[in-house]
Amino acid sequence: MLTEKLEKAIIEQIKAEEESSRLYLSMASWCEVNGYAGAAAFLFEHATEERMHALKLLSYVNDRGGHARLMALEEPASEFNSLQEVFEKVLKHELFVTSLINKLVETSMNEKDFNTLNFLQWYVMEQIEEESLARSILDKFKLTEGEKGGLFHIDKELASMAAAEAAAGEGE
Ligand code: OFO
Repeated sequence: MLTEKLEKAIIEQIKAEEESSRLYLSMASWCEVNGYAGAAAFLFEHATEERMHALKLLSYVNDRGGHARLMALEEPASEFNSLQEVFEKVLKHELFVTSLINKLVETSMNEKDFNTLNFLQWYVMEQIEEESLARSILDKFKLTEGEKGGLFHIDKELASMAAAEAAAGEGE
């Protein structure tokens, strides 16, 4: 059984994951109306992944005898100055989520809940992957800086990354 403190902390993390999902959905929508179809596909896919992160936490709370009550969500940003700015914000957001996961790990340690500690390892690893993915996308902007058609190539690459992610997701 989860302690009340830990249940509350995980419910707050569900909110954070839902907000991540909606932020990426909002970014995908911006990309779509600005002609970046590949980036839009990538971010739609990423939004779905974040929703899965929230669902996994929700099931965990309920499986451990708690009740995952949902909280109100913040309105996500919907205007961006450039495609590069979108991905700078993705990285900034993932760094923020990493700090939240670390805090959650700390709370489970303080509560001596080793099951939750074990469960959260998946999120710790996931954050390493997601930060590294966001950094690798930002590197592409640096590499193609000033190059004619640079954004076109990045968008195309994001489209193939989205297709690969979707295919991997189907196999899960
Ligand atoms: Fe990318 O944040 Fe979920 O865990």
